[in-house]
Amino acid sequence: MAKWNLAFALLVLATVTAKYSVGCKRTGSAPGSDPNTRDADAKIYACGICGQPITVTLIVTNKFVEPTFELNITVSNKPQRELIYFLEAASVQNPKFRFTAEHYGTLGYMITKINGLAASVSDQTYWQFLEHPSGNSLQLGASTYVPLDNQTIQFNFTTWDNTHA
Ligand code: B12
Repeated sequence: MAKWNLAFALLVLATVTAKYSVGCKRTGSAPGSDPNTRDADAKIYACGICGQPITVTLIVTNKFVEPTFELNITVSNKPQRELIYFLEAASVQNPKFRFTAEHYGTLGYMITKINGLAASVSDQTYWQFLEHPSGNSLQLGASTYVPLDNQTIQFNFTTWDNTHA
């Protein structure tokens, strides 16, 4: 009898753990979502790599210096995790896409070059991350920002101004 009680207790514990211990809710905006209820189902899992499979589109644009270019890559069915992993997946998927990153301690990786076009302190240029189509500038870098399913992120080569903080 004691054996059955123990088995039942373990079953209840496993059910409760599975239901309530899988990470925290995140904020952000998904295309077309209702701002009042957005991301109700979005979760980031503590283990990172075991996030649910998501699809993220990357748009790379340089309209700032010649030769200008634009590239559009959709990465499908990859576990939800930090943006830099989608950049890696995109470069594996499409050899026309290449990037370079520099590590800055707790901030993680800064994307310093895409397809040969490098950020420059003297020219005050950098690769800016934008939510598409809103055009809102991301407030987190590639090592920290976790995209949502069906989100499009734009990487736009541009100059910085005094409004960045
Ligand atoms: C100036 C600045 C920039 C400048 C840096 C240019 C320069 N050479 O001065 C520019 C405009 C390029 C920039 C870009 C971005 N930035 Co910025 N930036 C800052 C700011 C205001 C000051 C940094 C600084 O000068 N520190 C003092 C120096 C002495 O220390 P440092 O370690 O040498 O600083 C370097 C790094 O901070 C690095 N850097 C700057 N921004 C970022 C962002 C990331 C993710 C990384 C890894 C490194 C990095 O450039 C600095 C100069 O070399 C900080 C806010 C703050 N108060 O710290 C935000 C800050 C670091 N940036 C931030 C963000 C989000 C970005 C962008 C992702 C914005 C975007 N949507 O594109 C991009 C980076 C995109 C990419 N390509 O990876 C966030 C990072 C948050 C996080 N945890 O990820 C911060 C904290 C602002 C915030 N939102 O709170 N940034």
